[in-house]
Amino acid sequence: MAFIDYSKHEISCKLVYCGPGLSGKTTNIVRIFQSVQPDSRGELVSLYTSFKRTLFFDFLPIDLGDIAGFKVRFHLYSVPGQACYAAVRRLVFRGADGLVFVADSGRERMDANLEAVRDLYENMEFYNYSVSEMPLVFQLNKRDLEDANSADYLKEELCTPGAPVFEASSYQNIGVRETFMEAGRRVMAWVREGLDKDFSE
Ligand SMILES: Nc1nc2c(ncn2[C@@H]2O[C@H](COP(=O)(O)OP(=O)(O)O)[C@@H](O)[C@H]2O)c(=O)[nH]1
Ligand SMILES: [Mg+2]
Repeated sequence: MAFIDYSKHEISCKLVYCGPGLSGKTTNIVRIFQSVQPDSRGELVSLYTSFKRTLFFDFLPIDLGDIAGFKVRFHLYSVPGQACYAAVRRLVFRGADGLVFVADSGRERMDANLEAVRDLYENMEFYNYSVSEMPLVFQLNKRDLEDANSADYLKEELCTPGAPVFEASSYQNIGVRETFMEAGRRVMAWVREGLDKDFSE
């Protein structure tokens, strides 16, 4: 649910990186953080010290444009992927304007990917996010692994038909920006549509 700050003339959008534990969600966010000018980004924060793997930061991407003359600030979150943190994950999903699913290409991580996809759909249902409308982008990460599952197989098993899919090696910073930019564009289109609806009612 995008938040409008009239005093700063900014709209804040929440983009949540999800996926199984250790698939590279934090690495994606750290890479994006490193690529943003320090004066247009906030701090990189670990949300809960006892859940060390949940990360957050916000920034103003310069190349995604504005919404109705408002600057757009993106708040990027990574959920803790481990099954035991379901309650924290549900909280992080709340109010999301878009989702990036980071899949792990490692052969032995397929069950974890499938469980994380199930968890994602459960959370979307819980919050009434429409599967056909909510911005959702898939990233097949760790393409550099020797034992990587084929991209076609991962796509077939994990990705929502019609959703964009990017291959990545996030620790080499390959595919990270492309994934974010596509998610960002979709989030902005979605937020614009939502605002148009609000104003026409
Ligand atoms: N081989 C490989 N390892 C990666 C890649 N991206 C992340 N990793 C490693 O996977 C581990 C988990 O990454 P992290 O970002 O903490 O995963 P998270 O639990 O999803 O946040 C770390 O050791 C990363 O260095 C990648 O593209 N290829
Ligand atoms: Mg993490």
